[in-house]
Amino acid sequence: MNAPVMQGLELNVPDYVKNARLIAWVADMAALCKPARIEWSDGSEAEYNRLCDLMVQAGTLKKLNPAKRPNSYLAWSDPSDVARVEDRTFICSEKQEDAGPTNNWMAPAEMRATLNPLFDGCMRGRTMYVIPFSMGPLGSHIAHIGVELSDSPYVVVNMKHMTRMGRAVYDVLGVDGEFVPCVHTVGAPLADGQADVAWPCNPTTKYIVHYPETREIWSYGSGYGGNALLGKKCLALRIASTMGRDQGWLAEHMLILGVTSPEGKKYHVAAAFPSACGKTNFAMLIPPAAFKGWSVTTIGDDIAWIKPHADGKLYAINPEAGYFGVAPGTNTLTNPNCMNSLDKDVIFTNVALTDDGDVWWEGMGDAPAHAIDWQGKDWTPALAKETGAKAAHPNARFTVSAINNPALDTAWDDPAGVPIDAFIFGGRRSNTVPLATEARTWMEGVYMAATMGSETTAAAFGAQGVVRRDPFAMLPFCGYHMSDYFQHWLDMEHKLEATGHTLPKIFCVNWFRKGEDGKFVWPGYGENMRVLKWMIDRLEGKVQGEDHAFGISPAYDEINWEGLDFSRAQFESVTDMNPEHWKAELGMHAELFEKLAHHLPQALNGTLSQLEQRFAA
Ligand code: SAT
Ligand code: MN
Repeated sequence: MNAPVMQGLELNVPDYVKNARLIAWVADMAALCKPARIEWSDGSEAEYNRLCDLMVQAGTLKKLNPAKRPNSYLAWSDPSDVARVEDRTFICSEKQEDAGPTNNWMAPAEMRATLNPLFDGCMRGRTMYVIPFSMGPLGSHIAHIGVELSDSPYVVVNMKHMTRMGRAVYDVLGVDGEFVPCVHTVGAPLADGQADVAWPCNPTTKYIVHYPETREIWSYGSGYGGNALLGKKCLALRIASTMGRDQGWLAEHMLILGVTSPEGKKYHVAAAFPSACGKTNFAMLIPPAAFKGWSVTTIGDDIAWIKPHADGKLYAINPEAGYFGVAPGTNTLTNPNCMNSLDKDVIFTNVALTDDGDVWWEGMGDAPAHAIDWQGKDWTPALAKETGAKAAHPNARFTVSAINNPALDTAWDDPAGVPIDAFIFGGRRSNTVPLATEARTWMEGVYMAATMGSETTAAAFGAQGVVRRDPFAMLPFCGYHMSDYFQHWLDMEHKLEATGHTLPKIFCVNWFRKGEDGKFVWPGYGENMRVLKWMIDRLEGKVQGEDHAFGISPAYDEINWEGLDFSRAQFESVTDMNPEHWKAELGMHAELFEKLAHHLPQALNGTLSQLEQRFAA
């Protein structure tokens, strides 16, 4: 097994790696990518520290002031490599119709013919790291294993926070266990003697490629976030969604939280929001003082894998082990738990460096008199005022292990997962969609989720503030035809009922309604507990809500307002259903359904017609 792959390149398989398919694949990929050396990551602290030191020397990382931010680092990416690249993301199913109209598609053979020459020699002069990881608690029946090959040490250290990564994965994998092969290169081979740059990437060529049938991921040219940390959106959502379709479970873009009453009764909620809509904030919510004895605990902040269980409930795990969250806007008021999570052991990407060796971002609090911005330039508040220059990139991120979170749920790593009582879907809408609505039926809930829209933010490329339809917050993450995905959700109802399962309730929320002054009306953050509590009251049958065309919304008096000055008029302005807005909204639903017409479940069109009739009446 340890014969050289090529002249001078040893495979160096550690003796604890026994999976023949894995070893053969690493050999094949090494022969193609032609790295200078191969390193098998063991996930140890020593390895983490060694790679961070290496990157400090290379200029990729800056070590932050240990007195301010112990064991933490800052990376500045290439200015061209700052977010996921949706237009370079491909679902390469055999048939185009299986990828559907919302995904970029290329035939697998054609894509392989495109990628092979690009990957040939792509790691020259670099180290190929073999990164074994488990998505989900090690050995959980809901979890799956991936192995990422990457020529980026930044990927290795981020994967250590974001996944259960390292040697223990090989024990679960065994000699013939299944894994999803993921190969990643920054696409910047080094010629003999060529000096490296701080953030290598390919400025012109990027491909984020998924082969759903053979469950493979190939990523070329970017070192950033979901383009490069392949366990996250690529495996845990795009590939896993197709596995879920085939195997009868759900891979969702959802946070998972636990909410416990003063009496000790606990509920679990899974909530889907598009990227950068405050999912991390919601997952780490601190209830206001009026909710004495209530607590909210985090199981996950971004992704949920949900499987039906023999006891009649749906159980969810967080496939991730850390948070890759948006820094700008995060502060001790909006998310104290998150700020506490960032005290130590953090990798920051594209935030500003302060003169005392700490980090700063817009919305963190008082601006420093001077800082170095994410592009390495001098930044001052005066300059920002004059030119609008941002100290941190709007999509700047922190990477941190879940164990740093003071609100971490005790069951976050439980291989059995947690039973889900309710689903929440929410977009960022300055008008139209009310603060909270309960679906009367599973069908209505699927409709709400399928037609969800959100105003775009920095995480997605393109114009900001435009309403984009983002069904189930899965638009960039569904690995197959979106209409088939809707059908999969609809089928769940009958499958679950037939097997004696209790269906979770489905709610839709909108924290982002704006008043005539253009300002948010709802205070959000911790105050969202008031809405969460109403949902629990609905689960317990304690309140009736008010029926309207779209579903059931809270009556003003059903919400606990203690400690919050929020008038009936304000409540009205975040819950009212403006007929003109809804006419336009339903028109946009119809447009979406037209785009997805080919496989669209008829029941969704039926629900749209019912809504049109209700609004007309
Ligand atoms: O870069 S990630 O895909 O991990 C985060 C996001 O854009 O949602
Ligand atoms: Mn996300």
